[in-house]
Amino acid sequence: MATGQLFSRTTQALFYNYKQLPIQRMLDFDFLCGRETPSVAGIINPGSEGFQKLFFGQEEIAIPVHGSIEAACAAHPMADVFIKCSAAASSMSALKQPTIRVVAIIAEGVPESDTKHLIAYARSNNKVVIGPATVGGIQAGAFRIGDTAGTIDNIIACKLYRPGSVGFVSKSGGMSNELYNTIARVTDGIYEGIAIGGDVFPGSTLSDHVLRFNNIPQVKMIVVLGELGGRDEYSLVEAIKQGKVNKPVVAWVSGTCARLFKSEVQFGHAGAKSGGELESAQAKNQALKDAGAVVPTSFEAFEASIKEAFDKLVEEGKIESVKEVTPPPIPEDLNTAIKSGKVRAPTHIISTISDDRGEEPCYAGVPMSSILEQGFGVGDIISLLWFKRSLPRYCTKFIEICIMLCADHGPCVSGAHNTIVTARAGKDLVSSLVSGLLTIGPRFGGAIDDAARYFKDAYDRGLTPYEFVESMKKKGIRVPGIGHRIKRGDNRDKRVELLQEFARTNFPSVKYMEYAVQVETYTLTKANNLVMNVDGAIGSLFLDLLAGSGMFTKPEIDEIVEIGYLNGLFVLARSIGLIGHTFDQKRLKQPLYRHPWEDVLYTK
Ligand code: Q5B
Repeated sequence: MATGQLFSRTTQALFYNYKQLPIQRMLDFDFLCGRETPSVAGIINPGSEGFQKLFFGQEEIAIPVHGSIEAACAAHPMADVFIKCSAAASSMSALKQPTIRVVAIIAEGVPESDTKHLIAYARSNNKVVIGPATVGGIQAGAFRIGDTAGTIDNIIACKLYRPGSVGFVSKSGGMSNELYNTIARVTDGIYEGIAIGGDVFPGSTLSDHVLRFNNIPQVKMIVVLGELGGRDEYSLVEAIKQGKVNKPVVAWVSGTCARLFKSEVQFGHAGAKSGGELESAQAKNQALKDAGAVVPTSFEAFEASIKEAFDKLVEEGKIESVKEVTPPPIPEDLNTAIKSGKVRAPTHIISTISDDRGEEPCYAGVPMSSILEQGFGVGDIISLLWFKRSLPRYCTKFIEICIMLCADHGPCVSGAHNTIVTARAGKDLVSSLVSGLLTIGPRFGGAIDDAARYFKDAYDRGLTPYEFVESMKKKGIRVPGIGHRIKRGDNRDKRVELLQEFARTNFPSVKYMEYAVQVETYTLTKANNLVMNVDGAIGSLFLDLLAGSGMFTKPEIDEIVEIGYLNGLFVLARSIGLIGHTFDQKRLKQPLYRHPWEDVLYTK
């Protein structure tokens, strides 16, 4: 293992697999420490590339995302730490990158054989593996791996935003948070803290880090927290005995309670089980003590022992007082601040028809399950989402009939023609559909709203059909809902007849429709093609539905007519047919459409 410093204030890491929170916590730590560059240079997300937005203090930054370890290393040759949260990825390929010096494996469940290969490779190539199954490590005021040391509040409480004089190494990540607190209370704080992880074969050992701390001038004393199981602590015992560690070591091996159990107990970590007397916490504590480490009588006495060792160094003049700094406040995330009631933020959208935030989506307050239980149909859904109320069955049935009757009217109408031409030009479903829909307007299918507007206005003002039609003629406006390209007085539109029949049987009143029929009677005296068309039938009948159902106030009816809801019925219905025409052309493998010259009058 390399000797000395692993990290500095300019160390940068590559983070394998995007995990927003740990990366953001690293960047928040950077900001707290006053780092000038973010400690995460890049993210590796196999198969995807781009950028991820994160905060560096108040500023938003875009961190590059790379599709492979190789690409990330090539793009960020100065990033020498690789942090991996997922067990699946190959740590070996990261370790083999010439630019990578330290690999931190946070993931659990890494096979022991893989770790052994990593250890062998790291040792022979002067690289460092921290983990697996670890939170990582931290160099106070310089660099933090992932979630090490917990929340920002804890980091501030432990003064980890600036370096102290204690090198700390632990097996347990959870307990290392506890010790960061303890050490902060009784010393000038942590210089560097590492959790090696609880696996049977850690990538680097307690003694590896103690020997490294021994070579770092700023580290004046070393605190070690071992645990029962394994023999790692004995290599530290040997190192101390051989005089390789000349700084004070305060150590405790936890798990002394194991003796209270009659049989062997597996504690939280894979490696934390006493395999025999030598691996017991008692034996290892005794061996460390015999070698010359300060070993307290219990975990409770650990703090006092650390304090005593630190105070002694101060007395001896080996520790200079640390220059205290006030860390900048980390800006709070908007969502957190809103949740805690500290700020309020205006919304940018207001919506009243549906809500998908609860256990199940609701349409106008009606949950999906209830929609199914009540046997609702498309007409009911339109009632809820367009009119924000449940309409009586005859109304929803009428809506459904409109949809069914207007779903298609052959390939020759404007919309279908456009859709067919578009589909034959090789365009996709949405393009073909939209090109057809775009023809819907005042002449084709989109005359329903105007029909409702003009019929309502004329009827409500008490105009006779003659007065109405002639006044429209004077203004040069064609009566919406009247006239058809192929339908005639003697060849009526069946759809109009069916709609009228349904309404006459089911609606309480059909006064607007009867008025439209009188208008038609008059226009037919002018020309045989001036029949009531499907737009006129729907427009006038919807006025009857709105007025006769008792479900709408007068201002609500006026608003519906003014906004223009009713063309929506034709748009929705005809989409069904236009989609059918698209599939039909694709199924028939029709070639590009070209209009024949013979069908064009070329003139000057
Ligand atoms: N004249 C529909 O016209 C059409 C008049 C009128 C007074 C009128 C025309 C019209 C109003 C809009 C309307 C919906 C353009 C139609 C639909 C869906 C569809 C389609 C399908 C489907 C047809 C001949 C003479 C002229 C005109 C006069 C015509 N309409 N006068 N009021 N409304 N209607 N659209 O046949 O004196 O010779 O100059 O604009 O309701 O789109 O199946 O195809 O499901 O897909 O081309 O059913 O009526 O008649 O333009 O040659 O006019 O009649 O002023 O008089 P045409 P034009 P003059 S349903």
